[in-house]
Amino acid sequence: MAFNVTRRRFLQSASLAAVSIPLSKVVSAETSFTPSPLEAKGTLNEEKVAGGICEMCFWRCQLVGKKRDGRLIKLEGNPKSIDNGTSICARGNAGIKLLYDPDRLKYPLKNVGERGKPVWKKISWDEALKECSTRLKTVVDKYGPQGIAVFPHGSSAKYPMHFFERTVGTHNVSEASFYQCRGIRDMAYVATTGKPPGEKVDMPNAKAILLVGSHIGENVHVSHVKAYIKGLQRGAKLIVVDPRYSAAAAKSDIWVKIKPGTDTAFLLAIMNYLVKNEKYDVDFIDEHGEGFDEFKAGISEWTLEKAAKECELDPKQIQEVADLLADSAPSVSIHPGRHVSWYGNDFQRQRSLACLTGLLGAYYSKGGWVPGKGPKVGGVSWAKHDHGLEHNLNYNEDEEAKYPLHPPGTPTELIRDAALTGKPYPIKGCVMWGQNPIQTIPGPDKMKDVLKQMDFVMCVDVMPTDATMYADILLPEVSYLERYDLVKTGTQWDFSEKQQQYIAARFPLVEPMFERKDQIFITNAIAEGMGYKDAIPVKTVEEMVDKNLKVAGLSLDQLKKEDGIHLQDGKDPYTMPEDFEVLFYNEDVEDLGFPGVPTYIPVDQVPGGYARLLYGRVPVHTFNRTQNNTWLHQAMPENPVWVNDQVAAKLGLKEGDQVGFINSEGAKSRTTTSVKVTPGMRKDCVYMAHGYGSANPLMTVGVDAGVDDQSLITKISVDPETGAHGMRNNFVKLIKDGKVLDIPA
Ligand SMILES: Nc1nc2c(c(=O)[nH]1)N[C@H]1C(S)=C(S)[C@@H](COP(=O)(O)OP(=O)(O)OC[C@H]3O[C@@H](n4cnc5c(=O)[nH]c(N)nc54)[C@H](O)[C@@H]3O)O[C@H]1N2
Ligand SMILES: Nc1nc2c(c(=O)[nH]1)N[C@H]1C(S)=C(S)[C@@H](COP(=O)(O)OP(=O)(O)OC[C@H]3O[C@@H](n4cnc5c(=O)[nH]c(N)nc54)[C@H](O)[C@@H]3O)O[C@H]1N2
Ligand code: SF4
Ligand SMILES: [Mo]
Repeated sequence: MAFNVTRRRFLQSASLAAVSIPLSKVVSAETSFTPSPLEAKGTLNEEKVAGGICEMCFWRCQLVGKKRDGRLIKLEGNPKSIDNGTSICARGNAGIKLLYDPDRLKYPLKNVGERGKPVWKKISWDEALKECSTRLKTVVDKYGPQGIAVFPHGSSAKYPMHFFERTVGTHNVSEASFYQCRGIRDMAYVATTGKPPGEKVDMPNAKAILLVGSHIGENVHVSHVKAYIKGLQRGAKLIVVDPRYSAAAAKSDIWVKIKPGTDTAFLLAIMNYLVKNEKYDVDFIDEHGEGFDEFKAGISEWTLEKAAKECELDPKQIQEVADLLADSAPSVSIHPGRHVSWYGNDFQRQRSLACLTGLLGAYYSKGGWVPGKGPKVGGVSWAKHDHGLEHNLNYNEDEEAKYPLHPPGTPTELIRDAALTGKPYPIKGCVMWGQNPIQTIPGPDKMKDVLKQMDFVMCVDVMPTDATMYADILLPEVSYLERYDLVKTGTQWDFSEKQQQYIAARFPLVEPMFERKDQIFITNAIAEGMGYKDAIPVKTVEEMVDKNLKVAGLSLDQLKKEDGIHLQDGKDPYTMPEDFEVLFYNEDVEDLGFPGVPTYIPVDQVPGGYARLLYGRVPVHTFNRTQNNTWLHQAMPENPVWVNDQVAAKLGLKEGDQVGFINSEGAKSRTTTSVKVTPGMRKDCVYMAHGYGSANPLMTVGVDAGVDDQSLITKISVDPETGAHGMRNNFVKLIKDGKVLDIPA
């Protein structure tokens, strides 16, 4: 595989950027559509409506809704779905509580107070849109398009993001999904196999499953959990590498209680052992491996003993894992991970996972990694323009990148530093759309300073959050249950029986309430006000979806007839493309100044008296976005901090004690949470669920509940290859009854 690291090539080869279809090639929409494709009226004025797509998280399970007198009373999985089927998770169920949340944004609001201490005044859409377009245009006129920064996330944020990026022409776009989540993973696999991996590992057919961090069960994506459980039911051995006794560790055959930040050393030792003992797939390497000799030499120092010392493990356990993997090969599901923004040394760990998969011959194998892409559909959006690299913060005059292996967009830290220093140019306009950068990005105080120095901040959200407090204009969007927008494609989760693909479109299940509007209405009005009327690609969201479906020979009308989901025959996932290669050594990566063979880079050690702060998911919440949801709040109102039982005993802490935190840089938590005393946690770290402790009093349920992990993540690490964040190099002490407790060594 040619691995050419120019920006443009990357975007193409990685197929990370949305597909853009020339407008001339797509047929225009004929009609506008109404929701409710399945009309099965019962006695109580009840009806069932199909075609919903969940967005309580980003897995996007397909839904049906039950309505009574026009009100949605229950959500279920769409029986036609070959993805989630009839199942949805607790958060999916609780979507109704988001829909009807009395705290939801209802009208356009103008902040007549300060940023951070807002005083809201209800204004008309006309006034709100005029103010957004005039003030954003003023920023562009004064500072150039690069003076605007965009923090987008979610299905409705693509269209406005493309407007600012492609039409207005700013590079300063930073998506949470890339720079705080999976961007590193995608780029590391691109550098190894030529494509981002997705999460389609054939767990139902695996003989062994290896999870490094990925805490499936607490991290809930319905079809993924089903695949995992089916694999375990059929006898797959489970290896879980996690410093904490996670839900996955509790199901494991081997729990590797690793020292945080040392996973790459662990993986290198496994690979070195497999190579030295000729327990790897020689045929696969001969046919599909590149740079194997350099790789072999590069990792040869990593004996089991050396890694065991570094990772604080028993060398016998590392060998046991390696042998189990080798004995199960090639039916080994090595999960590529998803949130991999851990320590700022993460590209190398992700490269290691990709190489280990190759060493075991577990690409395109039954039970191994398989391609999970669905059929091709359109990606109608604003037309692409080449805006050059002149104002791209990541590139110098010679078009050399600081973070050459970056995912699409600009590394968040470069945007924030430019905004705060005004160098190389000021950034004075900000658009937040479906992202809460204050609780999502490390260094929340830095983010607040970035927002405070702006000339204008607009925010489009569904709820009041910590981020909305910093907006000048706050616009209410219709939720995923009230709008069209998304075409989701994929394959079935279990390939055991047959191979099928699906195309699902999001239909609204209910009419929008209050004055909420969708992304096309809002973006187009702002575009028109800024003078870009002629560039507008579609007039309505229905038109956009219809055009995207046309590429697959479908239409909204047709999908409505098919209950929101079109099924078709799929491809054999086990046929490996002839030109498939695994780059064990990547010369291009080395030419860019990084290790070409996966390499372990140690992270900062825990200073005396502190514990490393780790975080993760709970099954009943999604980040901060569900904090105000009454059902989910009742299920888990705060995020208890996991403390090792021996450490707790020495500190005199009991289960349920309320504690606060202070980190090694002096940042204190605003709120407290309870202690969970457990042997299932290493002594040198503590753990809490991410996404609690919101500060916005307009969130009447979620405000001040639990502790915001991000408020304690102030030391910022950046992955040198990709520019994405690492978040687990922060160290905390506990505070009880006003007394700071030193963590014993
Ligand atoms: N319920 C629920 N499910 C979700 C989400 C949600 O918000 N709620 N969000 C979704 C999204 S967008 C994502 S990206 C995924 C994220 O879910 P994952 O990709 O699984 O996230 P991780 O950060 O890998 O997992 C956290 C785990 O890593 C462990 N860990 C911490 N440090 C280390 C270390 O140094 N080494 C190792 N081996 N493990 C370590 C923690 O103890 C914890 O068990 O979840 C998805 N699913
Ligand atoms: N400390 C720490 N930081 C993390 C993580 C972590 O585990 N720990 N996880 C990282 C990961 S994996 C991810 S993916 C990111 C997620 O980061 P974000 O995407 O920022 O997280 P959310 O809280 O899900 O959503 C942000 C906002 O979207 C709003 N929203 C919900 N639905 C809609 C909608 O339909 N339209 C609009 N306009 N807005 C909507 C919510 O109300 C919320 O304010 O966070 C990352 N940051
Ligand atoms: S996993 Fe749960 S929250 Fe995520 S899309 Fe599916 S049902 Fe919704
Ligand atoms: Mo994520």
